[in-house]
Amino acid sequence: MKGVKQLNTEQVDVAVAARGDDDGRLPRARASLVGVISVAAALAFGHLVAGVIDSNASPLLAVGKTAIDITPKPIQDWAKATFYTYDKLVLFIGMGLVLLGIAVAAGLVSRRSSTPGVIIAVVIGIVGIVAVMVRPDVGQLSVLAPVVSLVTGAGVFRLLHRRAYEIVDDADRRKFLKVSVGVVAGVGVAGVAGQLLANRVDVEGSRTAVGALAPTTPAPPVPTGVDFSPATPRFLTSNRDFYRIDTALTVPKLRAEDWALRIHGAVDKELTLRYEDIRQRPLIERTITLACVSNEVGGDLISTATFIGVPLRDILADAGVKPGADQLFSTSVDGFTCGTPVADVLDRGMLAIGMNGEPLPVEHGFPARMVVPGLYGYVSATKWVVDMNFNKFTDANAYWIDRGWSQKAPIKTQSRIDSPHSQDTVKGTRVTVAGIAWAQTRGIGKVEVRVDGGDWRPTQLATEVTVDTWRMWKADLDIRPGDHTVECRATDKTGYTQTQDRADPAPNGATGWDSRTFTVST
Ligand SMILES: Nc1nc2c(c(=O)[nH]1)N[C@H]1C(S)=C(S)[C@@H](COP(=O)(O)O)O[C@H]1N2
Ligand SMILES: [Mo]
Repeated sequence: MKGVKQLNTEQVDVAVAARGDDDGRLPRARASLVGVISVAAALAFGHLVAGVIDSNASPLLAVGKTAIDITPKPIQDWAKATFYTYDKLVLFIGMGLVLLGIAVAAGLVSRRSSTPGVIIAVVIGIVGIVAVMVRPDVGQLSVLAPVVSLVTGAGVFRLLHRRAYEIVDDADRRKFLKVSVGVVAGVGVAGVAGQLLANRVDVEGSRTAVGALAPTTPAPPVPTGVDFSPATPRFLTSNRDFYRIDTALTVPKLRAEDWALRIHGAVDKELTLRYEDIRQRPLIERTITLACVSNEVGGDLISTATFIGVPLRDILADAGVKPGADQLFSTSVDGFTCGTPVADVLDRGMLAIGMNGEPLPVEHGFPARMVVPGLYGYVSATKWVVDMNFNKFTDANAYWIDRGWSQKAPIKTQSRIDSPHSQDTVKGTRVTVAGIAWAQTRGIGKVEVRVDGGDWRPTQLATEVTVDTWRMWKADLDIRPGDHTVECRATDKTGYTQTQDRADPAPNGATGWDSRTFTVST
């Protein structure tokens, strides 16, 4: 037993006494500490190696991403709604607590021998390896990161366990403390270094270097009278306020100079485009309202911006999409996939590189994303898009399809009440009811409101910007004092009036009339 103190019987007795336990077990606190430090070391060193190879290979991130991927969308949406943009922070904290629990448990079952703890370390290590291996967004080398985690976790556990177990006197205790402090310091350094390495990709620098994007055909300036703010949202949503939905645990960091888009599958000629290829084309600008299929009736997963980019029709003319293909199966750098009808793509799809006059914000898909007005985001709006494969809907299911969502999902004609707010008390009997309505590609024809189930009354529509954007509406109503409920319904320009039937967001978008209950007081 190289390097291990050989204890005589008397020393063993002393050691046992020092451990404070008459049957030779480590005190609980010390055993737990060994577990916690080992798990921290495993994570930190794995994170460091991932920082060198590929930040997506970090075992902690990979487990988190896999957890997101296997979580059903209703639970994801609930987390999103409950924790808002902190949902991923909550996931990290939850994972941290689970790992802490496992670490303490590993220590506690190893009070006599280090073997159970080492076995647990190996098992968690293997989970990490599998989580990294099944990630679509990491290369072959990446498996090194969880392997290092496994070896570090098991090794540190054995080392610290032995040191803890051998404590006979104060000198041993100091030695144990010294080694523990040393490992903890190593954990700190490795964690910080891993983080710095992971952040070395300067995506904001790349975004700044892109500079101003000047469209060859700018969108017409937004006319006046397009909203009734503050009774409704402003017509254009700022990049900051624009709703955000993605499955990515950390926002992908892809520099414009590293970006490439591969176009392949059922095409006459495969193409690989670089950022400059896109930028040098004549750029168009379109004002479009994006909506998420998860938006509940009355929900806020809908926003409007002007997007700058290139019509996909123009790019795809060079590739030549074969007549048999009906699905554009696109993939983002983080492995998210999306299936869009080729007909819609060729009709009005756009590869966007700018949003509200700036290069796309990183959270909204920098360097490039898809935008197809009239289709919910999960079937049309791939952010950080790097791959476009033309195939058939029967060939491949995109990310959300196997999770219970429809392959095809055109945006439904819907409307929302923004004023009054629920439970508001309105002073005076002249009440402004206002909101938004949308029916992308068709346009809004009229919006009506009714109070307490009475007759439908017309509302005033704000100026229409395009049929692909939301349209604000308002009505000033005389309502007697008391509690009331107001409802709204939109009719699009095809003459279709949105259905009263309540439907959940799954599988292809919520339906039903929005309503608000409020009080009028004199
Ligand atoms: N890479 C990637 N693109 C994505 C998603 C995603 O999870 N990953 N989510 C989609 C969904 S569900 C919607 S509603 C829109 C939202 O775009 P936004 O975050 O810019 O508002 O992006 C789509 N594009
Ligand atoms: Mo979405």
